[in-house]
Amino acid sequence: MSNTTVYIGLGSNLANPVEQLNTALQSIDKITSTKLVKVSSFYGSKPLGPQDQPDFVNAVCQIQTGLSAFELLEKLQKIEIEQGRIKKRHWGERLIDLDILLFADEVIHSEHLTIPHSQITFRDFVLIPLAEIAPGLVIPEFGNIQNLINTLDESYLIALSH
Ligand code: ROI
Repeated sequence: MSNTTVYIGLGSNLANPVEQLNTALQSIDKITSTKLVKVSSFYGSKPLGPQDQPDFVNAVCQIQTGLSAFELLEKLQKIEIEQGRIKKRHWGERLIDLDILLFADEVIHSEHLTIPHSQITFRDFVLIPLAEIAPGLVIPEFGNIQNLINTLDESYLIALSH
């Protein structure tokens, strides 16, 4: 089994977001050929997008997997659907959102999958938890994570307990 280090971003702002993230983490650990290695703190974050929605809870986890990026995407989408992926509107509230941020140092630009995740560079709720569990990370196409954090305008993240 090849073992690839992968980072996944988690976000929720409905129906007890902390519980939604914990449930998703348990499901991720159960994916075939996959092991949950690290989980960042959970962070409360102001919504990016329409402001008339609840604050989000965001986190990042690191896994080791023998799956390909596309196989993993399928498994994550299945977890989102099983957990109840309700997407009410564009950039609106959601029960659980799971994004592959990085897949080793692979660069993928396909119709259904962009890795590194296209929004990675300017989202505090991705960069800060990611740096917490992977300090010094170099992101393909974007460079050192600390430099990216230094270019963020401002950040309103609040670390929560799990
Ligand atoms: N805003 C925050 N703070 N966290 C998210 O995970 C998140 N996800 C989204 C949109 C609606 C764009 N805004 C978000 O998909």
